[in-house]
Amino acid sequence: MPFSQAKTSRRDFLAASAGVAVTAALPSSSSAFPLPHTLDGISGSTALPSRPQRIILDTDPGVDDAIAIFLALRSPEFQVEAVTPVSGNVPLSFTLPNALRLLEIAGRPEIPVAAGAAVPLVRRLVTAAYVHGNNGLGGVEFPEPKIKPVAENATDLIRRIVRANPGEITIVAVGPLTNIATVLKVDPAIAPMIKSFVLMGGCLAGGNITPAAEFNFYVDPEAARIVFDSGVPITMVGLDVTNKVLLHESQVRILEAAQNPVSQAAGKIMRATMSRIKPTNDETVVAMHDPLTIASLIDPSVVTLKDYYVQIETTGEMTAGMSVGYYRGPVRRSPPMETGASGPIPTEEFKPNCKVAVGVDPDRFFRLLLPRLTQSA
Ligand SMILES: [Ca+2]
Repeated sequence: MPFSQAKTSRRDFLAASAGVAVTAALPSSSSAFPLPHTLDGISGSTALPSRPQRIILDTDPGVDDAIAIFLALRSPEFQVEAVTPVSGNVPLSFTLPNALRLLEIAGRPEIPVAAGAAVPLVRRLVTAAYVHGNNGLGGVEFPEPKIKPVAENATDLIRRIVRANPGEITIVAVGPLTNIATVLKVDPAIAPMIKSFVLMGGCLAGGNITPAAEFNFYVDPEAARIVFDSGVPITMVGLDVTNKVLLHESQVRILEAAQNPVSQAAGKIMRATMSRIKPTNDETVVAMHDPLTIASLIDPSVVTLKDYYVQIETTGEMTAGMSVGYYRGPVRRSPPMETGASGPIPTEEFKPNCKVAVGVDPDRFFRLLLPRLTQSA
């Protein structure tokens, strides 16, 4: 990875890396930590909707993906229709068996898992093994999964489920958007049948893999562009908020202490992740990017949403994958070159295509997350 050769300190490097944030030790007065197992209000259980939300989880596990998958599988607010791994944090050859392992650990072998894209639409794959370990699960070795992927690929499975249930299916995508863009490319007429996309990705101000781009959109900018052009309602949960939900040492101990397979696995993965990235004397924390995205569907009050028009940069040599958000019009593109076509400089009427998470309540998030992972199944 290019960053590994940079002259920046390891701490700076890790702070800028996908999936991880490193802070100086928090003041002891920090109210969030350690957390009790149960708190009143929203803790383990939120009010159940009359019908669970039907979701397809598109993912690149991935240490925070693992926590997100566990949270989704342990939340009665969801009916998880399928899990569709994609290359991202690590190659598909790891994300696919990892997804199977995580479902097996959670005792949910009946959920179909379909292999997704091994490479981005038009680019070479960039991974983040420096954060997620070479195997994507922090280097923790879990047994080979007994359950197998279904015969269909992710594109076909997503299309079949959505077409059989028009308007019903929310696609929660917490990895690069290659699988989703492929669905839209292969079957453009499917867009109006998708209830919504809920995405972990992007940022309104800066990135983590480059100064401009967040990792998921950076890995496959063209795919992200297709998704934001699709007309499907989008919620973008990006670094603006996910970098503010930071798992601390005290919370890893809570996970490790609970005697159920999900919490034990989550504790091992987070312990290994923290050990890898541990910097000097500062406190190491792991940003809960993907779990926050799941939590925002369980309890919408965890985040604050605002209408934006978001578009994805695909041509910049230094900025590909950057998410550019307008909250008022007009939407302007860069000025045309003097030598190019003449005529008026194009602007577009401002029209939101996306709700962007701009605020977050980290305490509320952790009061939701931890009990769901630690309670007995
Ligand atoms: Ca992910």
